[in-house]
Amino acid sequence: MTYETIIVETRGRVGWITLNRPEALNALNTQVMLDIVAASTAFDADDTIGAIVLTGSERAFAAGADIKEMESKSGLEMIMGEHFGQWQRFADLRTPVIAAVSGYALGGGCELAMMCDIILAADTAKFGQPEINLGVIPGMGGSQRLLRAVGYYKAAELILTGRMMDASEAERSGLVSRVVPAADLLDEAAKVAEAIASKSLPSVYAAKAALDVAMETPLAEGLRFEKHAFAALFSTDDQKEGMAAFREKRTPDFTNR
Ligand code: CO8
Repeated sequence: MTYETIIVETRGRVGWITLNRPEALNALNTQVMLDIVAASTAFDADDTIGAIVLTGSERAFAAGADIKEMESKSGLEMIMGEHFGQWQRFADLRTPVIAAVSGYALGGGCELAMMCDIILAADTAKFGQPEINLGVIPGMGGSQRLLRAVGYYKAAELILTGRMMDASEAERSGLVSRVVPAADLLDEAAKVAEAIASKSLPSVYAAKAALDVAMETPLAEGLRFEKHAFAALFSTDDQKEGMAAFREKRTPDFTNR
């Protein structure tokens, strides 16, 4: 399948999605959303894929939602549009997604990165929620996910002023998993994705689900979920194989069963 606004490839057990609207710094219009959701849900439905990498160009991961597309819309059109439900489908993937961010990740671009599970940033990356400069506020999760990532005061400063932060400030603040030299970004993303894809799928899905629950629920509920998800994995062949391999000092041979 070919897409209008993204490039999609499979490399071994890793699905790669590269945003490809260079003329608009990868701004997220409706077609980009539909393409990303279609490609990522197809990877999610494929049990030969164990991780997804989402990346942009050297200059921009994504400079936000497409301002020119939104500009003339009414509030009613925005709330009745499909955007919120469609992007939620991306956030709800069971397969871990690594955002490999180089250049601008602004507004919806920063929010898209925050829908991913791991954010690797090139040392050139710049993050921000500049919507306030346009007379609006974040609309794809920025006010909620940024606060959970960096805490109230950093999130409030960024959202209320629209200031951008560079990669090292983003790492210090807890927004990114790791900063790497720009030239190494895609290789590092490939390594992380391949490491995840080499694990047992049921345990990877359970780990991602437990992390998602932690973002959304009080501690006691999250601990209850984790306890049961942990115990449920003891009914898989891969748990027996993983623990036997440890005892026998060898690499486990997972079958995803
Ligand atoms: N939307 C549309 N086009 C864009 C966007 C964007 N977000 N960002 C850049 N472009 C276009 C520019 O218009 C320009 O096109 P053209 O050459 O035709 O004029 C081209 O990309 C290159 O951009 P610049 O010439 O501006 O490049 P600079 O290097 O001078 O500046 C910046 C780069 C700083 C990134 C600058 O382009 C900029 O400030 N962009 C806008 C950033 C922004 O405000 N993002 C937030 C958008 S709002 C949002 O994301 C809301 C999310 C919630 C949506 C919920 C949906 C339901």
